[in-house]
Amino acid sequence: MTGVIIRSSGLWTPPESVSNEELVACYNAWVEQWNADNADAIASGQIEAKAPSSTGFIEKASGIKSRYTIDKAGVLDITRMRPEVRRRDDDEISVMAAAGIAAARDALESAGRNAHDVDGVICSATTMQRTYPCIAIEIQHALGIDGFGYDMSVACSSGTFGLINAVNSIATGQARSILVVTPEITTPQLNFRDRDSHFIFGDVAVAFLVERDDRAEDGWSILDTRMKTAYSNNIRSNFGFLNASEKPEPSFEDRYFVQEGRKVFKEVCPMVAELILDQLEQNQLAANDMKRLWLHQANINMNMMIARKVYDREFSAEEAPVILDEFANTAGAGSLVAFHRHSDGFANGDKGLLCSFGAGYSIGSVILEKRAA
Ligand code: CO8
Repeated sequence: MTGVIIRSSGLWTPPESVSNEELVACYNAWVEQWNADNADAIASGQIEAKAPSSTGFIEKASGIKSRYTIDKAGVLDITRMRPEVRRRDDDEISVMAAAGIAAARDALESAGRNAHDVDGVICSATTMQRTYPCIAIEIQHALGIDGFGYDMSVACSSGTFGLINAVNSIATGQARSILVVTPEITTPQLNFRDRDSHFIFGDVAVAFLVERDDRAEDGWSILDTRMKTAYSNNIRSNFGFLNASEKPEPSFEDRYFVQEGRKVFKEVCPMVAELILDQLEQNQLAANDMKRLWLHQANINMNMMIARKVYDREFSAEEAPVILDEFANTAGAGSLVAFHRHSDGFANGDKGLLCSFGAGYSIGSVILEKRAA
């Protein structure tokens, strides 16, 4: 089997970001209005008054301080509380493709590569904005890549599962070089009127250029990959093509992201730590051989717990970097963005582990080794 490397990575962020303070002020203004509008029903005990959100809770419970969004004005407008997206003509670049193209160009540029060097595009994200044609093929076309493209989706493990697919395609000789693109446009899927989840997600796009290892001397060798899934309803969205035909018609809210956050926390942390430790053992590696863990970015407390279980000691912020403060949870992109932002300081032969986890449940884990010329 051919050896495979991550040659480079690239990032796109929307220009606008929303702080916890701005988000909570909007939510609380809406709650005040809602409680006033429903004062009689609340007073007679028919319905419960809604409780305000708090910046202190959000930061302590999640580590999130702000999130990028494709439309700040729409998110913070209490009569709307969701991004406003201009409907684009069919011959215009779609929202997801535009985000993915920007990240892909960044990855190509940092590797000094162009479209002719690439054989395929995998667009792997939690949700696709349309069913077909594939977003990946639109990105392939816009970049001028002669080859193939396809979409895939495994919720928060979309980025790592996409990467593993690229690795397998290259290892078996199907392609020499593949762009894995993860545009996560999450804020339109988030119910900004739900106190439990209104703060969780942000928008971003990340891209990895994955190549045969004989094409460059610099990069990150893929030493081992793991995928695991176990069915759970604790993170769910019922959005889908059947919604239009369903009887009774689903409510608008039913199509959004919902979760049992506590259960997810309790069930997923041990699964992830166990998988990582088992993967390291199978590869005759110790946790201390991993200079860095680029973990999925859903919750800072979750990451601290997993890193502590894996390292079995106290560890530095550098060993398990967190990007939640700036980005919030970016679904399938999170661990890849952590890698993009924090892969400095590695010498030839240093190793690290990239691991995502989330809805499904799903876990994707990849052991990397730095190759420096
Ligand atoms: N402000 C103030 N108080 C609040 C708020 C708020 N906004 N929200 C809840 N509270 C209160 C609750 O009412 C509760 O009060 P009480 O104790 O009186 O009942 C108290 O705070 C504690 O609430 P929780 O138990 O819910 O709080 P937690 O400490 O568990 O924190 C978290 C909540 C942050 C959600 C936490 O449980 C968590 O992060 N869990 C992990 C979840 C996770 O990893 N999920 C993965 C999701 S990502 C994924 O898989 C991809 C899906 C695809 C996404 C697509 C894009 C949308």
